[in-house]
Amino acid sequence: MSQTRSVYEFNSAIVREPSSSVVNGLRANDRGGPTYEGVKAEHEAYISALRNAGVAVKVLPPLEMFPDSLFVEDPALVFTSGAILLRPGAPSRVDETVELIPVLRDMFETVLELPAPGQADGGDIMYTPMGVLIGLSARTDRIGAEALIACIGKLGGKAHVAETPKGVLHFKTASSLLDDESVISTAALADAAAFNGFRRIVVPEGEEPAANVLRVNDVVFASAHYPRTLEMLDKEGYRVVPLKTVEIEKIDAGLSCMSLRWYRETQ
Ligand code: CIR
Repeated sequence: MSQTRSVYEFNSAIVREPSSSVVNGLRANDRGGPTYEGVKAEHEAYISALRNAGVAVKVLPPLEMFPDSLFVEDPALVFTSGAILLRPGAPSRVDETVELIPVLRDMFETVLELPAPGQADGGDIMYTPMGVLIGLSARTDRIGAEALIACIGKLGGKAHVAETPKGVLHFKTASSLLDDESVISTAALADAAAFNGFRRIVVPEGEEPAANVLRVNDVVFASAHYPRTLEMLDKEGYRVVPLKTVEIEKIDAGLSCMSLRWYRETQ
């Protein structure tokens, strides 16, 4: 794993178009499903934002069989040195990995597989300059996390286990890396040992979903409808790209979920 670049320097990404079945995406609390058109519009704006940030985006076709497959962050993990096929914790999402095998083999020389019986979702994995954090959650179990630490080791990196707050889908639902020294999180993760050594910015109460931001090169993608968080990030000097996430939030998703991102040495 290259230590010379920051962990949020990306020139390559994979996304998957939403299918019309996205209206049936998984959700912990049903507040009414998203519309396909609404998700599609948010997804298109996201792809444009990635391209504007200097990232080459490979767009995969929609998969009707898998309502959540546009959240391509969850079934795999990618680094400059290789990719890892994960085993998603939701039964309806397990075979999303099969769909990614040919894509990843085509784009990476090394493709590892998380060995059974461990489970891990990419939404629980945070790249930091101090190593990779793996949040334990309802989707990522300890066996999966330990096996993943070994896989990341084979790719030249190091990783540590962290805790995801109860009732939160993924570790990154509630926290994100902002720069080499700073993280943003909900109050529930404000004192997390995993973030010792980092400057911590806490999202205001009532804006919890805003803790899922995505740092891409010199900009920070943030949800457009959390004004106090946007103002805070702006005051801190970040170049914020506000993006609409109203529809994807109805199925518990945020900005990081919609891409796999890495720095590719040879384009
Ligand atoms: C799920 O429950 O799996 C999807 N509805 C949402 C996945 C969000 N992914 C992410 O945070 N990485």
